[in-house]
Order: sequence, then structure tokens, then C-alpha cells
Amino acid sequence: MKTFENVTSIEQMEAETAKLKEMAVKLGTETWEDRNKNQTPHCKFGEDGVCCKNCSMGPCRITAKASRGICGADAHAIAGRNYLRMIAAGTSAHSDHARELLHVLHGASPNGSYRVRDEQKLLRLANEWGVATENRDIYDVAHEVAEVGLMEFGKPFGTQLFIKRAIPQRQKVWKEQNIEPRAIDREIATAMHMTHMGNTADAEVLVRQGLRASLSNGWGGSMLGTEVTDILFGIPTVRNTEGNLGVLEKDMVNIVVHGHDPAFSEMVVTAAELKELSDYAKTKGAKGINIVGLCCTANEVAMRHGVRMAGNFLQQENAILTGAIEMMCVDIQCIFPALASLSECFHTKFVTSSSIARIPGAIHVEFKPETAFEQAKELIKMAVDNFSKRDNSKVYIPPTKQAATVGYPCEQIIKQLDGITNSHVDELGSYRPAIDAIKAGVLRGAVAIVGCNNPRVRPDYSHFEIMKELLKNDVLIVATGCSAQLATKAGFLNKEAKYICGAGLRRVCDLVDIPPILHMGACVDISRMMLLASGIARDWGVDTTQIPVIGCAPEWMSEKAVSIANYVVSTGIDVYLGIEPQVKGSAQMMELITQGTRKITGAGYIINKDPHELVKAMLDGIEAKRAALGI
Ligand code: SF4
Ligand code: MSK
Repeated sequence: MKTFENVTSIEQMEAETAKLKEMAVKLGTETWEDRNKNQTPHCKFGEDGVCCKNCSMGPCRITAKASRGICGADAHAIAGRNYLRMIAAGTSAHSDHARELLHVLHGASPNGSYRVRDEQKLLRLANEWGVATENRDIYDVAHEVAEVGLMEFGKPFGTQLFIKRAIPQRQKVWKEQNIEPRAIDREIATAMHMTHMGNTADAEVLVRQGLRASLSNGWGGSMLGTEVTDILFGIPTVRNTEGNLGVLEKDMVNIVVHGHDPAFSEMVVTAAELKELSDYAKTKGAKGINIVGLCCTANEVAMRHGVRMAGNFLQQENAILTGAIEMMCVDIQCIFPALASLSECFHTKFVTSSSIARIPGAIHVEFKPETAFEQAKELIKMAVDNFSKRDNSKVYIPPTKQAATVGYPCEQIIKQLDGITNSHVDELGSYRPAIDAIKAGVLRGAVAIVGCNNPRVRPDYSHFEIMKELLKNDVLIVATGCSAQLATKAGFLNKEAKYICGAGLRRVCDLVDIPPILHMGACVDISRMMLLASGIARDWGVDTTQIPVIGCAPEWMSEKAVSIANYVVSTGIDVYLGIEPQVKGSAQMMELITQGTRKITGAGYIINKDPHELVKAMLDGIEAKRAALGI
């Protein structure tokens, strides 16, 4: 039988990193590996979540001789408060990202930098929200939709509008359990207030607020972010692209866009297509301009423009270490402050663009929606002018790159399923062909693999091992964030990767014409996955807790990930984690996050640092769900 020999192994990826590291050593500069060593062993109190500095009587730490802080808060209260604060911070990050985009939509105009690219999606959302559309200018509709969206952050009464998109069983659970999300800012403020000195000390109550606040993210802020991005820049469609540092070009001006908010990177990508700028690059001795992405900004521009992806979170310093980057433009989230000093070892210009992420040593160009396109053009010119300063004695571009097919939002998945069965039942489409394949056992189930890299485990290894094993076992994978980037680097987004899958999944890939891992976007797009799971449950006629669909974040690191994991659990989907949340110092908190939430939402965490044990637990979890459904 035909095989797919072209997988890039973790060892190969590590060998390329080691080669880049040699340059760092030669230049006497540090990278995350060195800083990680300096931070090891990590503070045990922080690791266990039992250090509190929520007032200046502290910090208080729970030890064998001190079972309570000065105010009397015990380990459970302290770990619970710290955990809830992580959820609040993660919720704020995703939601503020959406708020910025809503302001961009509010300022969109037919002749401005930002326009409405997907009128149909806008009109659908307007209808959903009761915004009048008939005989109205599309921009009037857009501005009113943006206002309704912005009200989701601070409305004094009511709950998030998007929760109506969930299946009725879920809505009932959220109502009965009193975790329906209210205004986004309110849930974040409530979480911060509850964890202020002298307030909630009951771990279960803190965990419940965590579920509620996270729902204001997954079925609020994140979903808003995804919707508005699609309206402004178009719903992603299937595109062929490439990934890994081999996408950098030695003869071209290389510009990296990194972060999350696509508003800025869209301008950079669009401006780079101007002939005047590529001609300008040629006058400076370059063959052209090569825009590549990093982290979630990469996912956004790859899915909408086919822009190639340089890599994921722990590769951001590697990109600079190639010595071939004329400019790195960053927006928000997951940006190492270390990039500023590392850039100084090369000719690389490091540019920040948002007041949310200012970094000492960076060139700050505050991006403004009204002038965004002109600003992007100026930056590209600056990068082109920098090309001649590249020091070729410091350049090493690792050769490896992989072909990838990306761009599978729910709309695209439905379209491809429709293509094989003509099963289109309504405007939302149907997942029935996928359900039939699961019922027949051709597919055992589906897993959403998401999240970051984390030096606490061997970077990328857990993603890689888990994906490989699931594919072999006929489990379809949907991926976002840095996990999707690993899938790209490994070659799993190549349609030919079907030859490493089990026979069932391979048949599905052939029939539907998809790669075995579907790239669904950035981490904010995990909201798409919630709609996917809800759509499957709806068409199956069961609750989301029952379908053989689970979530996995093998190498998560950010507060956003904690918020995400909570809204996935709130949606009734088990989450398999490869990194322990920092609550180990409280047995009650450990019980609450692994078992206690099951009584509230029907789902919880399963935690195991060993990827092989974790994937075994995942396969067992899928089979248990199948058995309970009688399939
Ligand atoms: Fe210590 Fe209580 Fe203050 Fe926390 S809130 S620092 S446990 S006194
Ligand atoms: S970029 S949150 S490291 S997925 Fe979204 Fe990657 Fe995690 Fe950042």
C-alpha cells in the first residue's frame, strides 16, 4: 500500500532549532531555552497555585506549618482565586481582541482601509440580532451590527446573544446551573471582584464563576471576534500554502507578521501585493517581498490569503535567528518581549503596532484604522530599505517546509459534506454525512487539538505523537492555533497524509477531498469548533456531552487557554490536558476541575503529561461515548 514518507519528524525540527541556536551562542545572546534553565526549578508555591498576593498583608503561601494565609484563606480558596483570575485574564484577551475589531467594523467605509468583504455573513448576523436590513446601505447595517456587538461587553441586563446558537439542551444546562454568561466586561469584573481580598473563599463558587466567565468568551467575545473577522476579511476558504522556516526566502525582503489581531496584518499583506512596492524592492536588489506569518496571525492570513506560515509559539526567536528577517511586525498576545533585544543582534526591525502590547526596544507604530493601509505601506518600505543591511554571514534559513491545505471553517466543512451527499437541509447545512461515518465506525470520532507550546514538555512532541496516534485510529482532527502550526510543520495538513491514517479516515479523506487534519484557524476560532460540535449534536439529536467529540490541549501555556478549556467544558466537551493547571496544592480544586464540573456541565478535564498515556485516555473516552450511544 502507498505510504506517506514525507512527515517531518520532531528530531528533524529539533536539529534545525539546534543549528539556529548555534548562531545565538556565537552572538552571545540568549533564547527561551537559556531562560527556561535559569527559571528551573520553578517556584513550588506558584506551580501548586498556593501563593496569594491579592493584598499587601501577603504574599501568603500555604506550607506544612501555615495552612492559611493571614486573612484565613486556605489552599482551596487561594488556588481557586488564582485559577479564576487566569480565566478572567484569558477572557479579557480574546474579548478585547474582538472589541478592537468591532470598532474597526464600526469605522468601515466603502473607500476606507477596511470594507465589508462578506455581505452575506453580515446580513445573516444582522438578521440574527434583529438589525433591520431592508433598503439600507450595507455600511449602515455594518455600523449598527458593530454597535450591537459592542453592547455585548457592557449591557446592564440580559445574557450573551450568541448563547441562542447553542443547542436547547445546553442552554437549559447553563440556565439551570446559573452560569449563563451576562455582559463580557461584567463577567470579568465579577471574577476580579470575587477574588479581591475578603471576598469568595469557596472553591466551588470560584470554579462556577470560571465557567460563566469563560462562556462569555467562547459564546461571546471569541465568537464575536471570529464573526467580525469573517465580515471584514472574508470567510476563510480552502487554500494551499506551506509551513515552517523554509518559507523564508534568501533573495527576498522577508517580513514576519506575528500575534493575533488580523486587522493590522491584513493591511500588511494587502499592501505587499502592490506592484509599486515589489518594484521598489527590486530597485534595492531583492527579488520581491515575502510576507510570512507566525503564531495565530499566521493562521489568520494563511486561511484568507494563502500566506505561508513560518512557525508556532516557541519558534518566534528562531525566525529572527535565521538572520534573514528584514522586519517583524507584531500585534497582540504571545509575543516574547525578548524579540526586541534579539532583533538588535541582527539588522531586523522589530515593530509593535498596538497600545495593548508595547515592548521596550521596539519601533512603535501605533496602528490606526483610518490610516492603516498607508502605515502598512510605509512599514513595508522601511523593511525594503533594510534589505541591504542584511549580513549574509549571519544568515541560515533551515530548508524544511511542508505543503499544507488550510481553511476549514464550519461553512467550508458543510460545503464539502454537501458536495458528497447533497444533504443540505437548511441555511446552516448538515453534518449528517460525518455523523453517518461516525455511526458506521468508519470514523471513531473527532478531536479538537488546540493550544500552544510549553517548555515544560518537549516542544511540539506531544502534539505530534497525539495527532499521529489519533489519525492511525480513524479519528478526525480539527486544529487551531499553534497546534495547527505543528500539524503544518509535520506535513499532516498535506492531503497525501491520508496514507498515514487508518483505512476509515483515509476513505473519508478521499471521499470528501480533505486532509486528515482540518485547519480551523486561530485560537480565537475555537468558537468555530463550539459551533461545529453543537451542529453535530443538533443533527444527531443528542446533547454535546454525548457525541464522541473531545478537546485536547497537550502543550497549553496561556491564560487564554484556561479560559478556552473552561468554555469547552461548559459546552459539555471533555478536555484532555498535557500540562497541569496550577492548582495542585488544593485537593479540592483538583477534584473540582476533573470531576466537580461534570456535575455542573457534564464534562471535565483529564490530565496526563505523558502524550502516549493521554492519547490512550482520549481513545478510551471516545469509545466510552460511542458505547453509551449504542454504536
Ligand atoms: Fe494573604 Fe489573604 Fe491577603 Fe491573600 S488575601 S495575601 S491570603 S492575607
Ligand atoms: S498563538 S495562545 S501560543 S496557541 Fe494563538 Fe499559539 Fe497559544 Fe498563543
